[in-house]
Amino acid sequence: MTNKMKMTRNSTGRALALSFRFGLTLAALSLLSSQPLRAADAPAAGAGDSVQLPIKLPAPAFKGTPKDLQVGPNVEPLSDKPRPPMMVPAGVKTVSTGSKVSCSDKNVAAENLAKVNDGDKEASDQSIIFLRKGTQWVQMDLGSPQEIFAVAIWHAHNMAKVYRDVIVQVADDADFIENVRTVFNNDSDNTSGLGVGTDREYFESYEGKLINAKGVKARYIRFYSKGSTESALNEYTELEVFGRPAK
Ligand SMILES: [Ca+2]
Ligand SMILES: [Ca+2]
Repeated sequence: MTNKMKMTRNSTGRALALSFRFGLTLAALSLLSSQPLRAADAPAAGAGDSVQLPIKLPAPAFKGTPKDLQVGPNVEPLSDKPRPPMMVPAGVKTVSTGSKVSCSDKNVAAENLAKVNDGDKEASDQSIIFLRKGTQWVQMDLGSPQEIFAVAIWHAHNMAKVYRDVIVQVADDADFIENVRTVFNNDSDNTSGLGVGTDREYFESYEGKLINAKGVKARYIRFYSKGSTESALNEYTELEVFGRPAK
């Protein structure tokens, strides 16, 4: 473990108990108000106006997966082929660059937090920020309601690892009480308390995790995680939201 990680853990220890209780209350509230995103919510896009999602990928940092990694049956195997393009309506672009970012770990400095939407998706150490252990989240305020078609997550692709309890929710308010909808949830045993997720776990890779958000309309988006197969800490490199202003 690096010195930086040790310092983060020591300085956050005392606040943890209090925050945990607060977190449980929030989780309970979210559980009451959250509805899974249904395919029926997706707008019917005209066949003629679809284009490939304009997603820029960083350089790959590793190849293959270690044989001794214990990941369980719910993990998608890592493909050795490039991901097929996602089709979205013409005009959909990155709407998260420069968005106001907040997170559940108050010890993360604002200048570090700004790294999650600075466009740098590389696997190098200085591109990754750390949030303390446990279920943590990073949230973006997109400034105004957006029609969100895709979401991409790079926790850390410096080695093959699987992140736990990856959950993406959107809401109409910053406190995630109003009109909370779940876009992705692979917490199959509900250890993060936001409901049982039916999405699969996956290996981190340079391609990031690309999620079809089906045109869901929201101003606020929150990304949860609960450590990985490598560490109890939560790493974030880049979070990208693709959309267009909601009408
Ligand atoms: Ca970044
Ligand atoms: Ca879990």
